[in-house]
Amino acid sequence: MEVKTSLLDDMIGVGDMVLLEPLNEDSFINNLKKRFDHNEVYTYIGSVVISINPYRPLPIYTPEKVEEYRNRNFYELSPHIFALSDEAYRSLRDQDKDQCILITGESGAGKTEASKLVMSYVAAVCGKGAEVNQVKEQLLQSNPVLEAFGNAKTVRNDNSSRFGKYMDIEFDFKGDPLGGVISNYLLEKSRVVKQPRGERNFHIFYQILSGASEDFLCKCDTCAFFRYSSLMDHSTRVLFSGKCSIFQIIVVIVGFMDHETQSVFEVVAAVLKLGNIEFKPESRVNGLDESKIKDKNGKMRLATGRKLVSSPAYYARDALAKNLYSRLFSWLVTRINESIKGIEWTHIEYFNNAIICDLIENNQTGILAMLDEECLRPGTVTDDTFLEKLNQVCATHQHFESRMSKCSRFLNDTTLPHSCFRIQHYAGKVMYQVEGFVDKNNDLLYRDLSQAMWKASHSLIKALFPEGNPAKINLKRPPTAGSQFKASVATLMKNLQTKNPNYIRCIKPNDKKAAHIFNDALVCHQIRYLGLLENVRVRRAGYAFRQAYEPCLERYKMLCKQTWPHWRGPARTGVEVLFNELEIPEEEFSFGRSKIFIRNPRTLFKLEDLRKQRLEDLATLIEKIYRGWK
Ligand code: AOV
Repeated sequence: MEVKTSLLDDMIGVGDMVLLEPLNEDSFINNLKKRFDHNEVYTYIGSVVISINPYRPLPIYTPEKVEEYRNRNFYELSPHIFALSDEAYRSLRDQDKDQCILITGESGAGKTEASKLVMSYVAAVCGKGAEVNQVKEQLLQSNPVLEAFGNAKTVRNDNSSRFGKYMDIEFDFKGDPLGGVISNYLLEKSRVVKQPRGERNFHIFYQILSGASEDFLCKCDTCAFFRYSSLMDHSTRVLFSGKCSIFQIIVVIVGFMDHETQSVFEVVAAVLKLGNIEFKPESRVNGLDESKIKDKNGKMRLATGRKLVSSPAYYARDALAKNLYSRLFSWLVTRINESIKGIEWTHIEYFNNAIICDLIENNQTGILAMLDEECLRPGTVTDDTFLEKLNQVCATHQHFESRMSKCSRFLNDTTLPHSCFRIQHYAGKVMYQVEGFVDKNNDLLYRDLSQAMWKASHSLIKALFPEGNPAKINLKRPPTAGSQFKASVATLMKNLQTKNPNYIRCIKPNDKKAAHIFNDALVCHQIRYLGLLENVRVRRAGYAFRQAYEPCLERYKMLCKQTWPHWRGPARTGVEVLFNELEIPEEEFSFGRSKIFIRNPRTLFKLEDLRKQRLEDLATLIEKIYRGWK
């Protein structure tokens, strides 16, 4: 059978890659590009949505669009993130199936925006009423608060999320949202004290400096220059000048009292001021008595476990600033959760064992376990000793690359510096520079500092350091950054396994954060590591097309007299009758429990061609009737 493509497909490309002929990398990219050039930023691979960042506002998220996609079958309209949102929401509401939406892609590809679009769609189509509206508003408005404290400008994304975020929304049987819980995964707290060249600290620092009242600024004794946020510039104002300020959002939506909001900003101001501390004997920070944490040589007194050691004051100052800020962030998430929760939350178990996860997570030989072991080992532990250890244990692992070990396959690979190791991830190779690994993993806040914080006169600061209470002294070592991360990812994976997955694959069209530019090479790299071509091939090789009986019958019922215009009876029988009349060979399809599976895309093309023909015939008929009337 010859496969025909319509004129429209020639112009704007096919909406579902499953229907793309021929299928290869070039045709795949070309199809995406055609669509991108025609403002079609969404394309399907079956039920997977590919989303290309347009880097400009498109008029495709209006309330009219929401109405257009509402209660429609997935393949009925042109590809859109709303179609996926609608499908997920309806299976949740009507079939009582928990859903998760997995959004992947590199930094700046549009994941955060996609998650906001899904949420706003669901908010628009789910129940109404004062109570529901309040829940919806709180869920939506938690985003700007989290973004203010957890996002920053990076070279790859002006509004990059520097923490992992997972939001769980619970709906009742009617499909009305009852509330939600946000889990946050390790904030990149090193950014508080140091930002890579061309990048900035978390938005909130600039927002406070540019947007807080004169009164507040005077009270906090803020000055023009802060070491921790020295890149203050005017573009920060853009982020801050929304409809209402972050201050109002926190008070109105998250439900903080005025004095609590004030406290939050005071802590942020305290972090900024910490960065300016030069350790002159008389300096004090917000109720923190510096003499308590400093020895006579100007070095911090540090208690690690049972030992009392000294370390440069600046190191301890930065550790304190990072801890203060990240604890404030976690506290905010907890408070937001309190405000959006109406119900008790339960988590369910699961696990994941891919080879690459093993290299990183294995309890004995995994990279994180070895890092932990190094951090706990007495004696001189450095980043180099950690790398040596890695080289001994991982040298033969097929995904691990390093030049240090004698048996290394990479001894002559000059692209791999001696101080680095490389991991072949699913998404491609990533080089890790070991400098700072031990420090960051240790994540130690010395006990004296916790105690000084607990003694502070500022009640929020005191509450953020409960372990500083001498009555609750705990000699147990706090969990390392690596083990905290491992544990939180494990919990997330357990949770996701219990839900029906929906996938959005985000693609970044260029590195300039610019509209209208489609860089073929960059897109090609992403479709390779996202495995998109394989995705299409798998669908074609097995059953190219799978669809629930009802939408399938709905789409093709016009091709059969017995099913058109109405089929009375089970949808599955209707599809059987339809396929029978169209004489589709039996080996070409299979009837599943709730879905029809079609093996060869050509069968699908045939159905689509027949449908198109039938629609054209109908259009001609209507025109004739119309002319006859005239
Ligand atoms: P990310 O979530 O994938 O990066 P974002 O969702 O923050 O990326 O997108 C980056 C920027 O691209 C946004 O700030 C918008 O300016 C623009 N953008 C993304 N999606 C759209 C869209 N659908 N329409 C218009 N503009 C868009 V990171 O959080 O760095 O991994 O950590």
